[in-house]
Amino acid sequence: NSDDSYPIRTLGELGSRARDVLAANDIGTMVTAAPNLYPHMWSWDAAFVATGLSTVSVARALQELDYLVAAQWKSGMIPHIVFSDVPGYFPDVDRWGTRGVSPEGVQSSGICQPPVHATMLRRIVERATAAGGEDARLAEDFTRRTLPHWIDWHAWLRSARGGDGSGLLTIYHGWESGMDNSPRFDGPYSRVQPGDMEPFVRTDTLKVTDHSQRPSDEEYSRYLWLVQQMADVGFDDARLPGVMSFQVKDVFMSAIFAAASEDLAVLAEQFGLPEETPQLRQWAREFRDGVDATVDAETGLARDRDVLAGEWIGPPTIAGFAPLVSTADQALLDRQLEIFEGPDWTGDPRLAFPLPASTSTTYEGLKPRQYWRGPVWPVMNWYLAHCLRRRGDGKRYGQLREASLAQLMEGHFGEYYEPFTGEPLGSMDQSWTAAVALEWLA
Ligand code: 9YW
Repeated sequence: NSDDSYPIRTLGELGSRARDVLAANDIGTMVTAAPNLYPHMWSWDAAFVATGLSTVSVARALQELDYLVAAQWKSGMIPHIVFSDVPGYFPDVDRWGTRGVSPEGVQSSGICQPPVHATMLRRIVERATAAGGEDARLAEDFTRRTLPHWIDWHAWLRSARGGDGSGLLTIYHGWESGMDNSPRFDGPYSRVQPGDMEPFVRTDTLKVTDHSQRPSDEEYSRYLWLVQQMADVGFDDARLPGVMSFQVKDVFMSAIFAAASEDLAVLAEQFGLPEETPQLRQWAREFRDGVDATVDAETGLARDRDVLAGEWIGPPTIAGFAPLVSTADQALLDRQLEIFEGPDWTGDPRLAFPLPASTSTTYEGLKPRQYWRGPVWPVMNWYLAHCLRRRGDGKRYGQLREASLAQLMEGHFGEYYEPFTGEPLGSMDQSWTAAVALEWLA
């Protein structure tokens, strides 16, 4: 009786239900991002899913990362989607036009996503090392074997997307940020004028039947236009700056890159590539400084930059907390934490749970049910908490853990949640939501 299944009553049951979700979404080669809406592997989802899986099986966790690494392009880019053979998602590999550019036998998209992989690999390695035995051996072998690939990935990001000395990575599509329709991108998208385009039929709105929880058709036509602009130049990194009508310095992705470069340096030191660590640490510093330099003195939030318009981007979104991920400046950290816990964010008394929404809950453009325009994303809660714990802030980690577990007990493992009511939205049984539930419980 499904009515008996919700809400979940004990943390033990939450854990076993989360494991069931990952098992059900596992199609053998990959754990798909969600059972119905997203039947493929997404790059940053795979990293979070892997760390969740490692609480169950280190071997299965590493297999997930292995599958992603096998899709790495010759350039070093790790694509944002690795397609399974399950039909029904749009844009599919044909629409992407990546055949012949992606590696032989791999079906992938032609853009990237935030580089959380090294950070999650480090977490898995720590877990496996603590367990010892076979797990430790597997994690060590895997890391030694794949380190050059993760380093190539970071080298590609630095050279193809961040070689201008700004300490910030450029994205050519909002999808690359992982926060597709965040109001961060409204300005840049307003200047994207779709030209002649093959017609298309969306499939996401067939699955999330309340369309108001998804991006609009107008947003989608711009998303597809950018795909076409890239495909027209064969996804050639050198030509993208000359043709793309969307170019944003993504502050949150840059902070993730800084933190992950430091984590990669630790892994390189430990697993046989110490000569790589000075370069990796140099990138970590460069991007940490780049992120710090974007902070608006008035609001205290970090900002993206619209490259083509030459403007800072204003809306108060969760990306404004990029320094929580990467900064080494204690005063900046303190100020960010004060804002994070203040009335515009987790201290808003109207919230169902004290968790950060994807935009400030006092922002005039807040859309509490629409995707990256307001809902709370469980994966973000855990990632930010993980960054704080890494800094030694066990207290705040504990507070976010308590609020997150309380949120997840409703039991649907939603993709995102309405901030004031706690209603699960988007896709249910979302893999990375289940994965972070397992991390909170570990
Ligand atoms: C889409 C899979 C992906 C995430 C993104 C999220 C969403 C895909 O789902 O994008 O088609 O809208 O925005 O961050 O990786 O979970």
